[in-house]
Amino acid sequence: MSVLMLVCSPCAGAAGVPIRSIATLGEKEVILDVFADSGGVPLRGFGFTATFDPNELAFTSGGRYAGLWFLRGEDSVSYAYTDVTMPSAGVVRVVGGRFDGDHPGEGIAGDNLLLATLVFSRLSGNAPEIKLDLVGPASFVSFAAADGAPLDGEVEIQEVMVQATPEDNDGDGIPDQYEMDTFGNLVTSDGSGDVDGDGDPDRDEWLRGTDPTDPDSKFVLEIIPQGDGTKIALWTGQLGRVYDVEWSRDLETFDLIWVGLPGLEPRMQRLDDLHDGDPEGFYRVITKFPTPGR
Ligand SMILES: [Ca+2]
Ligand SMILES: [Ca+2]
Ligand SMILES: [Ca+2]
Repeated sequence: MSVLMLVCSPCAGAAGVPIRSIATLGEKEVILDVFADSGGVPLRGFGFTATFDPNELAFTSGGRYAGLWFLRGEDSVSYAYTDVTMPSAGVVRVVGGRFDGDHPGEGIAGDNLLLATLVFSRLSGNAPEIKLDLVGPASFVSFAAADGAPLDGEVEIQEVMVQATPEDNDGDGIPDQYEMDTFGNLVTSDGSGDVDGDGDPDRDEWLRGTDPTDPDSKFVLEIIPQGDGTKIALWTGQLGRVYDVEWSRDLETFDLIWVGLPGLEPRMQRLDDLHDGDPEGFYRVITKFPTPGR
């Protein structure tokens, strides 16, 4: 991979409401998706800035998500609301809220809440850097729970990752830089081969973040039954990937149960309470690169 960059702001601190971003770096643009994991805390407002070098990037558009974040207007009508402004060169400010006269106190709880998607065009061939910081939406705090409690002290911006569009001149599906770093050349692996003989093809190991030269390093999916019939699914996670999980009773028909879960290292974990009445079933994890602008 030609560029991989991590920026934390800050990295330390209690993980109350992790804010995560995935930046996908193309030849001409960078697409930044910003997510929050609120867990069980209903969020009613958020605000952040994305700071970048205006010589490297130009901001072109910001996303708005009807039905997710909205504000109540002067006329008591609820509006879809994600406000994107540029207070100064090299800074984009994004605020959103969920205030509605018909549903006072209601927020949004859960993980993988998409706060915004920002699109930048690249002005040079250099690796751009984008830094996230908290900022209050209007006169409010940056993050607020549905009962109005400020959450800023609990918010942790985990990272900004820029993921390059990798070069693959030998066309084996594995980025050439990764092959050089891992095997020292482009010929040891043809992508579909299994250099370490652990049963996982090299390309799959690259995609899943395991070591294609170590037979003890391979993708693991564990299903742990709980006393109440629910199951916990645990699997090998990788930053910069997203995961879909499917469930099947008979290995013929698969139901998609979780979609687009952003990758965390070293493991992903989800509770399946959809199939607590099913004594038997099969899980399938699909590892993908993020699709920009979801
Ligand atoms: Ca290659
Ligand atoms: Ca292997
Ligand atoms: Ca391996």
